[in-house]
Amino acid sequence: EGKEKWPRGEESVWKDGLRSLDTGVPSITKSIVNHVQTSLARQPHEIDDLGAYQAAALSVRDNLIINWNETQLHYSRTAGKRAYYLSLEFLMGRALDNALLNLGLKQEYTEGVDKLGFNMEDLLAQERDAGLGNGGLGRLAACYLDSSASQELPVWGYGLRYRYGIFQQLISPDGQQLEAPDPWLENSNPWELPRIDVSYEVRFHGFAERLNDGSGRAIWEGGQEVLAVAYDVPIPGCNTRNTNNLRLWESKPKRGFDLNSFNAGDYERAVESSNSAAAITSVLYPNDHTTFGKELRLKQQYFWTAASLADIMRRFKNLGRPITDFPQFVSIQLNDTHPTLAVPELMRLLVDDEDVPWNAAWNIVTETFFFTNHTVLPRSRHGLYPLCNISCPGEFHALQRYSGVKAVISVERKFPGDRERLARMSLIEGIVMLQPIDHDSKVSSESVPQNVRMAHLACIGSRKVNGVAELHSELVQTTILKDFVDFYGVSKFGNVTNGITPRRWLDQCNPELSRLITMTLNVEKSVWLKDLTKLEGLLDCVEDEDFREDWAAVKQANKERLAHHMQVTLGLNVNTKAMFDVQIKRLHEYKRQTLNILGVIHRYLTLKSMTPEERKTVTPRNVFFAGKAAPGYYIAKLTIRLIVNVARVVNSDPDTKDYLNVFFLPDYSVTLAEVLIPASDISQHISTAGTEASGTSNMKFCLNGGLLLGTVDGANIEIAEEVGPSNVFFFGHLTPAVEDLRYQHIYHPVPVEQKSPALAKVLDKISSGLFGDRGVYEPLLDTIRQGDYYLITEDFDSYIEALRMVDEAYNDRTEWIKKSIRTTAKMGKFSSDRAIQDYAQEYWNIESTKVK
Ligand code: NBG
Repeated sequence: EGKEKWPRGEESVWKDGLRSLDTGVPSITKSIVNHVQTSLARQPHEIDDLGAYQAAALSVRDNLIINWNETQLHYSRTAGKRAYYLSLEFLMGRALDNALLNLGLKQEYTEGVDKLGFNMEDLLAQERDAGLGNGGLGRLAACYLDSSASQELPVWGYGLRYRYGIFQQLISPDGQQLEAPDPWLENSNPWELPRIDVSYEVRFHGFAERLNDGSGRAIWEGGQEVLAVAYDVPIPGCNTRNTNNLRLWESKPKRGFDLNSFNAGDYERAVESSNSAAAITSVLYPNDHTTFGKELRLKQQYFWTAASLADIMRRFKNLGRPITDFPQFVSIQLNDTHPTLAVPELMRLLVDDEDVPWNAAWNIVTETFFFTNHTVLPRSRHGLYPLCNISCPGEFHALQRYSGVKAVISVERKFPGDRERLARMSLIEGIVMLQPIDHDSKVSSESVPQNVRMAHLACIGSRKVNGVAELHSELVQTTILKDFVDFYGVSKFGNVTNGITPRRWLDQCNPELSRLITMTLNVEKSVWLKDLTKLEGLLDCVEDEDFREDWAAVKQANKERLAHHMQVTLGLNVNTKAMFDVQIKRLHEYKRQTLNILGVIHRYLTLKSMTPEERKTVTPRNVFFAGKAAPGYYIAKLTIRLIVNVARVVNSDPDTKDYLNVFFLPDYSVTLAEVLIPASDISQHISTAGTEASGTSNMKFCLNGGLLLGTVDGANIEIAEEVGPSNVFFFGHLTPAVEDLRYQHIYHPVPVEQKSPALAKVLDKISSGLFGDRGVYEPLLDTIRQGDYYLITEDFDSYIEALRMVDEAYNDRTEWIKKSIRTTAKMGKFSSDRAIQDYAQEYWNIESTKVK
């Protein structure tokens, strides 16, 4: 590395003013007080918890920024290959505690704020969650950012800066979910840096005109231009200076507003276009798994991919390399089908702006992108978009040309005359394109609605395609992308089993367990946090009774912490001597919260049929639910209503309330998960086999010593492989049986009473009005009585048996604690550090590079 040139003035004066973590660090208290006085412009005597949180956050942020700057400089100087993670969701949660722990400054800051008269826990509680995601997919992206920084990998995230994150969930007294907006930026957000110097113009609509110079280039003009402005969120790594970047785009009008209309008194018209520009990043779509056919959503996708690619292209060009080197310096991961428009957009940039010939451009594209599929559910996987709604003709102009000509020709060549295959593989649903078309011919025929199959486009535009757990990746290859496996060969398809960051999901959410583990393994905390397989060392202590008691005491304390939280926030009394049984995730029929609540009702009816003496032999159980339903998902909302009303009846029944309690905690979030997960004895992951791509909360519970009750699905299978079959509770039909069973339910239905008398009784009790609202639940019950797509009838009896086995196992306290320790000990595989290294080595071909 050569000596840096100082652009202006005297070098020594500049250097004197620059701070680094090694030299001239102002004391923590000084830095906080300084922020109170200057950044916040407040007086020490009137500062409250919120102000103190803000000042502490700004002070921590100073450290992050210094590291961030050094990291970016380091990456530029080393000029190596970088990877970019494009995700429409990043479910980050809170940042302060995470930053303190990753920087190793928690202790110092806790003491510092204490000297200033504040309590760290209270300050942490002031922070609003960054809820820029719906569920597993968004949280996975957040875990991968943490791991990339911790593994010192040059990875940036690109997403959108939604003004409103995932809605706040309220539950009405009769159990209905209500949605309120989440204005998370209201108190200003100390964790982002607005980059007014980094912005791009993104065009919508308009027209594309082909140049007559034989180059195939087109000029795209007219329409609406919107400004994409960057906001950077520093992502600290654990025990390293490497601090990566999450760049979020905000949409802004290119020109303020139309002054002429304004002067003519037409205010509405004057602000119209500026409002429509700002609307693009105003809200996160609150649907998990589905959101298609919405024009604004498509606009979000194009806005985001266009701005991100422009930024990536600019950075690449700074290297001064020929454009054909692009894939040697850039890998781009497409997180599900949401960023698929990046494929035609990169084509457009290469062909129209960089003058690269078509075939060469396509080679660059297919060397650059990688695509992860996150679901095989039939109604969610494609991300269909009606062609008529496409907002960006330049894009689909390109897309049509490619799909129409190149893809069809090559499929035809390989499978001559196989029209059905062509139809199945087509990028545009509803038409078979046998005739190569050029850009002038219309793809659409007027009668058939035509949709773009985003998953197919992402697949053909990518170098590799992966699923998120072994079973899921297998299903991707044998079902939804089978034709593409036939076409490309299997080597294009792979698996990267999901992971979770042990920083947030153990060290941060369960500090007592973290301390016990560090003491027991007798290494620095960061050693096992960055090599999670080290947890296996705990196996040596399973037979040590003192250790087991310490282990159990931590679990008990976490149960009490949850009970305290519920007392304070909801006014509920929770029996901490009971077993804690938790199911927390998005409400969805395939995840079968319904099965769980039906099981609860079965337990309730069984308790009611016992004598008081018999009941005394029963293990008391608390069943916790939390999760949001998509606002338009009627059946999922009805499930919430049933849970809340079952809770109301069961918890107030004097016969049963000492043995069974049910809780629905409103407004599930990352922060709530951090309190719930460490308190769980058992957690439920009970999707119909073959429907849950991976699941990641299963890993979080197990990492915190909670046992798993689940179906043979997603990552449950790999968890069981690691911890051994005797430490998990499995039930239900297996994936290969599911299709036939569904077929039977449709064509040879058998009444519920015959399949499962126990379930029939439960359904009848609900119908009879035992939980109030007689008649209200019929549409939910009908999904089981008719069709039963998610096979509740088929799995109910084995589910009840599995619950009984859980009770039995729990009663052997010593054995249970051993199972708990063994489970945690074998979670090494599920660190997102392992997953991100898989991507880095097998997919992106990037290397770790440490900031000194
Ligand atoms: C979800 C799957 C989960 C998986 C996460 C992360 C979507 C589309 N899919 O099983 O349902 O754990 O992705 O991969 O949100």
